[in-house]
Amino acid sequence: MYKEKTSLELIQTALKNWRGFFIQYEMALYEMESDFKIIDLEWKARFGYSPIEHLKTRMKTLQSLIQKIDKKNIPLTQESVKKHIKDIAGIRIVTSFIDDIYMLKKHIEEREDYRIIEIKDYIKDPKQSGYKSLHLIIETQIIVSNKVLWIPAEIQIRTSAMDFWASTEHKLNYKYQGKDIPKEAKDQLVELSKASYLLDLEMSTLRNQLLSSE
Ligand code: 0O2
Repeated sequence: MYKEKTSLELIQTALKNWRGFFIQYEMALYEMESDFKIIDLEWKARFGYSPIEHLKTRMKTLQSLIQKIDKKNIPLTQESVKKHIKDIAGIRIVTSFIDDIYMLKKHIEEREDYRIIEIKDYIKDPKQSGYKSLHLIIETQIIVSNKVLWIPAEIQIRTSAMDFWASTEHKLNYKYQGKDIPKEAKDQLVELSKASYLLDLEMSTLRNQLLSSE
């Protein structure tokens, strides 16, 4: 038996009554933001250097969530949305160097208040568009009324060069929304992604040379 596909309007109406559900994700975002700000302060104090250049949190927009529920064709229940959609809460951390990304990954893996569910390494295996970033699908703890809840979230970690490419590509695609961006432009974006990765690699080489000569 086939499940009737829920219409976008029905999804929208249902989600409007889910305030209590979304609040848990907002709480998780506050926790994560403060965790990473503490890491930044601690590493600066201990080592004089922090891998975190800057960070930004975001709640998935209702429109993007509705599209994802529709695309995945999942039941419209809080349980199923929590199980199948892991990026309602998201934090993006921007670093200066590629090594910093993996240093942060290792740190997150070692923490007891984070559980890593999935690792998507789009640096080793970039997306067809040229997109590079490390995505960690995690669960993080929040304590509400003496209860410990594990809330799913996505952590995106990337260098400034990767971040510049991704935000510019996003803007270009946004401009073309509804239409397909021309193939030549897509190819050019892939080439630009490779060029910016070279910049990342050369910066890393330079940093390693300087560190080894200290
Ligand atoms: P939003 O709501 O705008 O932030 P899955 O979660 O596994 O079912 P999904 O969502 O496609 O599948 O996961 P993916 O591709 O690992 O991560 C999606 C997010 O990565 C996007 O958020 C972007 O932030 C980023 N991303 C992925 N591919 C590209 C790309 O080609 N260009 C740019 N600029 N960013 C990309 P959303 O989905 O837009 O959600």
